Amino acid sequence: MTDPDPTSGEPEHVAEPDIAMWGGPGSGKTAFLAALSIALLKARSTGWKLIGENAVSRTELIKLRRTLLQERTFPVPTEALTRYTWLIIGPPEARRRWWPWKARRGKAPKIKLDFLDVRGDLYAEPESNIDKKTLVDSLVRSRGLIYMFDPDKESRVGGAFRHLDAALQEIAGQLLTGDEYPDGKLPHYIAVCITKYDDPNVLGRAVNGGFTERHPGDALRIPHVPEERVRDFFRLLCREAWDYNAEMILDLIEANFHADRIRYFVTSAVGMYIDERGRFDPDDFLNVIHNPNGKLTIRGDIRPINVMEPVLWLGRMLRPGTMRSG
Ligand SMILES: Nc1nc2c(ncn2[C@@H]2O[C@H](COP(=O)(O)OP(=O)(O)OP(=O)(O)O)[C@@H](O)[C@H]2O)c(=O)[nH]1
Ligand SMILES: [Mg+2]
Repeated sequence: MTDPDPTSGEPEHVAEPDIAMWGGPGSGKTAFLAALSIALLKARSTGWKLIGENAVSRTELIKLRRTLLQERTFPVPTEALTRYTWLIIGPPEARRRWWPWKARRGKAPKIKLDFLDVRGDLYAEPESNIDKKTLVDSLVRSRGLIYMFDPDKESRVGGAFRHLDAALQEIAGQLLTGDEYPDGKLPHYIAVCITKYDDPNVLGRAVNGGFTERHPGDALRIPHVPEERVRDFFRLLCREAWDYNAEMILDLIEANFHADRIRYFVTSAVGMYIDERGRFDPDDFLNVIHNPNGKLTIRGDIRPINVMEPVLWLGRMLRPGTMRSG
C-alpha cells in the first residue's frame, strides 16, 4: 500500500537563507568560518554537518579546516573577495503521526549559507568598487546577518562604529527609502558575535564584570556568559572601547533592527586551552601563543565556542514561512 503521507509527493524543498557576514578588518570573520566546520564536526552527535555546495567551496572548506587543524594557525588576512557556498545538513526530524507505530523519519533540514568573505576595511571605503558593490548587494539581499565585533581590537584601536555605520547606511539607503518596510526597520535577523572570548582581555572583562557563571553541563568548567547577560556584556565592551563613538554601536543596531530579531553571542574560533587534567585553568587558558617566528600558533585542542550556534539560530529563523517583511 502506498504511504498516505500528504507531503511525500512534494518536490524536495531546500530552505535557502542567504546569510551574509560582516565586521571590521581583523575582527575574526575568516577564523569564524574556518571554525564553523570544526565545530560541526565536533558536534557530530547532534547530527549536523557542513558540506561545500560546489567544487570551489569544497576546496576552500578543506583549506580553512587544514589551516586550523594541521597548520595550527589562523588564516591569512583576506585579500580577494571569496564566496563560500556551504550547506549545513541536519538530522532528519522524526515525524510523529497520529498513530505512534507510524512514526517515521522526515527529511533532513538543509540550511544554505552563502558567505561572502571580504577584507573588513572594504565597508568603510568611500569610493565604490566592484567588491564593495557585491558586498553591499549581499547584505541587502540576505535576510540573516552575522556581525563580528572584536572587543580586544576595540579596546586598543577602535573603528567598529565607523564600519558598522558605513554598512548600515548602505543597506538602509537601499531598503528603507521605499514603502516596503514602513516601520523603518531592516527586515534582517542579526547575530551579533563578540569574537575572541578566549583572549584574556575579553574573558578577563567578562569574569571581572561579574558576567560569567559555571554552565551546569560543562565538565571543562569554562566561565560562561548566560544568554540573558550577553547584551549587557556587549554594552560594557562598547562603553570601554578606545573610540568614544563605540558607545553608540548597540543603539545603532537596535535602532535599525527589530528587537526580537537581534541575538547576541559570545564566541571564540579556537576556544580555551584545556590541560591534560581536562579542566579550565584560570591561570593557564591561553590557546593562542606566539611562536619563535613571531607568528601565532594554536596551542591545544580547538574547541570553538558559540560558532555553530549563531548560524543554526539564523537558519532556524529564516525557514520559509517565518520571514515577514516589516
Ligand atoms: N585569540 C583569538 N584570536 C583570534 C580568534 N579569531 C581570530 N583571531 C585573531 O584575529 C586575527 C584576524 O582574524 P581573521 O579571521 O583573519 O579576521 P578577518 O575579520 O577575516 O580579517 P580581514 O580578512 O583582514 O578583514 C587572526 O589572525 C588571529 O590572530 C579567536 O577566536 N581567538
Ligand atoms: Mg578575513
